[in-house]
Amino acid sequence: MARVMSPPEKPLPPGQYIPRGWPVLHYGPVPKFRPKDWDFRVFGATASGEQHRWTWDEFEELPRTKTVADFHCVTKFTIPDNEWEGVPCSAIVEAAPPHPDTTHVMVWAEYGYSANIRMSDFLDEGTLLATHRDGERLSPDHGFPIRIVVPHLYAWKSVKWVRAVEYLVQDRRGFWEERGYHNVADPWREQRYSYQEEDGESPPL
Ligand SMILES: Nc1nc2c(c(=O)[nH]1)N[C@H]1C(S)=C(S)[C@@H](COP(=O)(O)O)O[C@H]1N2
Ligand SMILES: [Mo]
Repeated sequence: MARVMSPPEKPLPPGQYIPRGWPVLHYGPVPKFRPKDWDFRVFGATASGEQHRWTWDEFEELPRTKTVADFHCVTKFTIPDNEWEGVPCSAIVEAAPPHPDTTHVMVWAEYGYSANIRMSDFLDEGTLLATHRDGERLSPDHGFPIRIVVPHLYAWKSVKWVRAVEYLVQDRRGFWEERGYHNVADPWREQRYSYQEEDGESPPL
């Protein structure tokens, strides 16, 4: 007897489930976008010692890419198969070369939210400064005008309303990393909390 087979389900990281819809989750208010006042800056350990700055019009001229990835929140929801579109972070590093001692970056948002990632996470081919998801401009709730997407790490690292990237020659904890969350945040290794950190996974005290 014929039987309709459903497609095999791809594995999710441990403890994750797929909810209905796309939850909105953040700390604090949603910022207003004022294109005339907005800029995107790269500062800290740049090769030249100078900061780099893009206005909104200049940012819109940067090279673009698309990538499809799942999005894993530490509160255990996973949003599968998002098509993200935006500026690959490798293009930012090309335009704003880091000092050779740079090991990590701090991604800064409006109102001081931040998250630290390794330079290798920033340069990963899946990592981008997204302006669109599934062909639509991000909504204000989800990070308009730009959010970083670091799909291979828990989503608190995918900072919404990004305004700056700071190059670091020594790792430093960001907003949630200072409040008990894991410094690295690999969902496949279920790195949720800071007490799980092993040697070499956290900044020096
Ligand atoms: N600026 C900023 N970005 C943020 C947050 C935040 O509080 N402020 N929360 C993070 C967390 S914990 C998650 S799970 C995702 C949620 O993204 P979403 O609201 O688009 O689902 O945004 C991340 N980016
Ligand atoms: Mo989250």
